[in-house]
Amino acid sequence: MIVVSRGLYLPSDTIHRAMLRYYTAGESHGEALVGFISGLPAGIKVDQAFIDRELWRRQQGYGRGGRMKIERDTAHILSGVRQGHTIGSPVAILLENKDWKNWQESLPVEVGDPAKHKKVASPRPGHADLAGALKYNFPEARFVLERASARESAARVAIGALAKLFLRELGIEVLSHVTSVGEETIPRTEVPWDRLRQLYEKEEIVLNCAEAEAEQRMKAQVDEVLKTGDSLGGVFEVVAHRVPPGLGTYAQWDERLDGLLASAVMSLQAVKAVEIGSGIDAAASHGSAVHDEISYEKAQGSSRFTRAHNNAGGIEGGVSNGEDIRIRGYLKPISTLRRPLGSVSFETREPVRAAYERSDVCVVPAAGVAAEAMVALTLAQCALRKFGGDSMIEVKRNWQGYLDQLKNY
Ligand code: EPS
Repeated sequence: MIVVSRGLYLPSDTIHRAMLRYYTAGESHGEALVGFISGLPAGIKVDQAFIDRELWRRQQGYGRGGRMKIERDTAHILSGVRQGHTIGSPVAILLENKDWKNWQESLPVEVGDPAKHKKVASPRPGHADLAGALKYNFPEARFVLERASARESAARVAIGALAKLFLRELGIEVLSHVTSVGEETIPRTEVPWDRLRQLYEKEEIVLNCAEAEAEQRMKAQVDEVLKTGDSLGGVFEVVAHRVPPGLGTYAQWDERLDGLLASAVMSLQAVKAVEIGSGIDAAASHGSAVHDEISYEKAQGSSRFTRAHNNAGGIEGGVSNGEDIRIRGYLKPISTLRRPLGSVSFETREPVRAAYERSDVCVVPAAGVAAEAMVALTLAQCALRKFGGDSMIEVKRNWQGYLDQLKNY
């Protein structure tokens, strides 16, 4: 469906997303980040400690740089939550950048003193620096990296935590784990939900890997790369648990759940590929080995369709099928290298090394947490589309009606 609104053509997807909209603002070394979400129903219980723990989880992981010693992200809720619950109004959340005090003269809002403005003299290969400077016609890349930085994902985690609290009221949970760092990888077997819950409960996050030995090998890889001034990528998997069948639809291309989730996860900094279920291996396998055979379990009051395995990653034909949703993000290595690659000076166009200030070496666990937020936000959009209401009581009534329909199917 295409509709015309004030002269703009909006695809149908834009309309359905419009029920739950979210944005972020803020520069990496500016005063603060802001997350903004509009369209959450009234009556969601807001657990501030939960939101802050999500922010803490995103800051963890072996291989983070010096910046994480400066920041301790906490969500300062400005609007839309009163007396412990959402009130149906837009929610704005502010996350202070503690590092701002060191940047006030280099990145002032007013003109300031140009001699104190810190320039990024040569673009980093793999970063947004060059493409961004060309696009916005900046003489150097400072403003580009300030916004392109993965620090922005902290604001997504804050509003994603609200989406998680909404989903939690429907029994849906979203967690992640790391399946590879550099060349170290765990076997492709499904990590059980209980194991993911154990990882979530841990007070010390190393690489958020479900296998302790593999995690040690991953840590050794990070150490190796630290010594050589290089960086590492890897793979995280996000799992959404107890998603009912029926979110998303095959009926229109831009309403397919797999497409929506892939776009949400791909939008995270440094993600270069997304896989649903065992999509990559499936391309080289036979259909008989890939597709998840269907059975039916008859039991008093809880009969249900079951699957032999979940290669589809919980989505068939763009619709959730009731199995856990499994989606993987493939991260390229961080593009800021202590031993920088070849580049060109913005000013002279002469060959120089790429700029280096300070950076992380490996952020795979943190990216997994940010991806949980994106998956939760997408599932919340789809759930509101199907069960939408202005209050949680209304949403839960619609939700329960649908669950009864499934039970009686
Ligand atoms: C980032 C560079 C580093 C990271 C930052 C992302 O920041 P700085 O340049 O201040 O050392 O730590 O990530 C975060 C601050 C964060 O919260 O994730 C980059 O250039 O993308």
